[in-house]
Amino acid sequence: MHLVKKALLSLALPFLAAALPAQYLTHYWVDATKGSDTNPGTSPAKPFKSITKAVGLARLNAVVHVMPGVYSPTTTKEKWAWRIGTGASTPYKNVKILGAGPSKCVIDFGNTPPTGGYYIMVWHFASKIEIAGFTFKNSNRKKWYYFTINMEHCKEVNVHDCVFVDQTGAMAIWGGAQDVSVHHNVFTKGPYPALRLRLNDTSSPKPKNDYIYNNLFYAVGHNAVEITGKSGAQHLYNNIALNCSGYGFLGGPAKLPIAFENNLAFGNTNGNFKVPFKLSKTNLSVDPMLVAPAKGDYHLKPGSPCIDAGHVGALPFMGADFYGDCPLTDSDENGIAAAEIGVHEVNFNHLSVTNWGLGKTAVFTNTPYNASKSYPGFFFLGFRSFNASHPQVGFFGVDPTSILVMPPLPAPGKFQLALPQNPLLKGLPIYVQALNFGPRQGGGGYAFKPTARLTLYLF
Ligand SMILES: [Ca+2]
Ligand SMILES: [Ca+2]
Repeated sequence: MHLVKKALLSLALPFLAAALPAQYLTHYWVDATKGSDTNPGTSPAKPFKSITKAVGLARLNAVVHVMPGVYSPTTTKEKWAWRIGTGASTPYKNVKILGAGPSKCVIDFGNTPPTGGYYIMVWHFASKIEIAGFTFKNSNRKKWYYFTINMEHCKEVNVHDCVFVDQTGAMAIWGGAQDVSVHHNVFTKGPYPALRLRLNDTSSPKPKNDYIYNNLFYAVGHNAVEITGKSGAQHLYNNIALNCSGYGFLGGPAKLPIAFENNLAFGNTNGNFKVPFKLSKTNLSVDPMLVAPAKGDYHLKPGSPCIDAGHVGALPFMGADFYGDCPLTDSDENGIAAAEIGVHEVNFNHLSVTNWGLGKTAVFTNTPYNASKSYPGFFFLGFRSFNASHPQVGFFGVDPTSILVMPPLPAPGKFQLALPQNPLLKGLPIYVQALNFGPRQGGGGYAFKPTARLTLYLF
């Protein structure tokens, strides 16, 4: 059953790397326990201690890798605000700040007021900025606008897989924010509205094409989502507002364009939806059936009305759900792939890797959650990411034209990959995904079971 497939990348990779653009020229590492801000920060062996230090340097084509730990004014001497996009001779462009995951990487504001108003400012024409994998907590309450992340006049900003706990307003999106994607985050507690979408029509450029999807707002001490202003082409899909003290979703433009579909609001004290536009029937007010949200378990129970009830279609920057699995699959095996509502995609496969690195032999493990089942499958390794959705397969995230390796890989199954020791490949991103398929539970046809797309950097 546990087939081990083997492949060598030693021959092909160096030739390919020479033809690839260097997308991420600089990588920084930050480690709260063993780092030092007098280190160079450019290798895992000599990491910085504070994220503040790395964010000050990582301005163009850079990735900041944040190791597990607590980052605060006392533990790592963090200073706020982080100004991503201003005060720099070179505007911030193509910068990723990646935590090790919200259960491992905590940014603790330590009740310190941020200088200049907000904790993290993404503005002044910053573009292609990604922030993922953190828990944020303990913001100062002296001002209502001490937002954790504040965006304005920025483009292509992607915030995902973060937990915002008890914040003074977790996020604000103001005028001029374009192509922003906020997804698979959890917002909980806090004395002010968790997310404010302020679509200021008089700003230049006007805000447009912002996507707020598959987030969970749970027990926020105020409104979950507030929308003011009327600039168009805003998209809110597949979000849950549950048991908040104010409204679930409040405000918005009276007329389209606003795409507001497949959201769920339930048990919110002042009301679930208070919006001036005609509410589509895809939006629900029923119990989403989360496992134990008060204990931080945001999985869906079997039979949840959220399963395959989300908006169908590819969304920008979609990578994985809150738990690291494929964000859009045919969960109920009826032949039609659809995203869930909320942060958890019910999915039966998981792809993981060990021993990844230059000169090593990486081992990929393709696992079905239900060990009594097995699926035939394929493994894809490519050099460019892709965001596509197939109506039956679901989310596919590796650019087909960049795929180098595509061996059969059933689930359960393992695949070994020998990686060359070549310094030219340092920092190169590699994208992998497994696609498994088997007979549908209901009989007739196939059910496709993609895993998440993993992004792996060679070092
Ligand atoms: Ca689904
Ligand atoms: Ca389905």
